[in-house]
Amino acid sequence: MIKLIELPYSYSSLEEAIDAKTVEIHYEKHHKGYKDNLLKLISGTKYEDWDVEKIMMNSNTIDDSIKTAVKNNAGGVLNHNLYWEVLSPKPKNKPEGELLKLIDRDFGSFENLKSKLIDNAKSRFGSGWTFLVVNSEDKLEVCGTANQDSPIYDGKKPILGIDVWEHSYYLRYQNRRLEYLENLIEKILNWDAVEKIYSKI
Ligand code: MN3
Repeated sequence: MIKLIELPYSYSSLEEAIDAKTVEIHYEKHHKGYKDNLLKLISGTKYEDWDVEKIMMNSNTIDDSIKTAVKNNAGGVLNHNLYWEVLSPKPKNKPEGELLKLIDRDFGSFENLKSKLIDNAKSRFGSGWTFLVVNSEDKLEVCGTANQDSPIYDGKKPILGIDVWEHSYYLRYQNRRLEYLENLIEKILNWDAVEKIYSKI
């Protein structure tokens, strides 16, 4: 069963950082498009009953004729589910507890982590993503991927994802990617959600 996250907020409620039209098109056209494509690709195949996590964890076993397309679209579904999950009109602006301790350990400070996220996202050439992940050594790491690639394919567990495709910001920000990133991180990124995702991995 391939599922899109149900948005726990309205399209207009992220206006402080992202306009309503962008959220609507991004969710209903782009994100849903990945789901529809994935369903088309796997329908009638032995992967039909797999959920998106299973598809991604076992992507190397998928038939070569559809492997790349399945990976691209499964990544599109999962990356966007994570993106919507960590945004909120009423965000908790700073992590605390266990997650904050790890951030201090692995980045020096929360401010350093935010700079790293912005630097990674700002320097992505073309379309892609910036993630905060837990790597195979159980350390936090900032990493980026191109297109709809997922850190899962490199054995990393993403706990925060920022969409850096132009479709996520172009209507309001045009070429001003940095302004989109700063507004997203300062105004609608919800560390409560990131803590919850971290606690479940
Ligand atoms: Mn997108």
